[in-house]
Amino acid sequence: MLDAFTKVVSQADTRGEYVSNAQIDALSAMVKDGLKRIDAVNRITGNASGIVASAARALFAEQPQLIAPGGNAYTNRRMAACLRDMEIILRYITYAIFTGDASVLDDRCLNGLRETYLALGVPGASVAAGIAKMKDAAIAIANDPNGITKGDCSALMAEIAGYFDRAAAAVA
Ligand code: PEB
Repeated sequence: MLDAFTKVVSQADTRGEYVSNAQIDALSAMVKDGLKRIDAVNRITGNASGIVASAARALFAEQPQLIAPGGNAYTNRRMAACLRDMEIILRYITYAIFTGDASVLDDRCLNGLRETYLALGVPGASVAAGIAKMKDAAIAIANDPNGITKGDCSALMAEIAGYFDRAAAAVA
């Protein structure tokens, strides 16, 4: 598991080079926006169960076969597994946002997940659709300008969207 800083050091060390000016500039920008990042993680974490519930509701409205007899979220056991999976994926995404690096998400959550779903007969495309809905819900909450000092959060929001897209692409 790496963060944005250890990732840069690890890459530089592999090449036997010093950390470059461009890398230092990028990390400085990240530090400058650090409070926005922590705020965003805090908001998503604090609303995690709502994000999962609304995304799941929207997914089942769009793909009712999932909750019909024989569907992959039919029976309480499968429904619980599905909601749990969405919660796990969202949790790893919050770690990636916090560290500014996708490696924790890749190594501990996404690695082998496609194969797991294939073996279980869980439709990866439906999981990906659920992740896309969590992305919309999470960004709406993290990017809500009400009650805070307005600033430019576009780069951070694009980065956050990228982690959701990465998770969706890994299982689709
Ligand atoms: C991944 N998910 C399931 C299992 C595992 C995971 C390992 C099998 C074991 C179990 O049931 O607990 N576990 C999960 C994960 C990590 C991990 C992400 C990461 C670290 O350790 N059903 C649907 C939707 C989708 C879904 C499309 C969006 O209709 C998921 C939710 N996952 C789902 C279901 C099962 C499952 C298991 C239904 C149960 C499958 C079954 O036993 O029939």
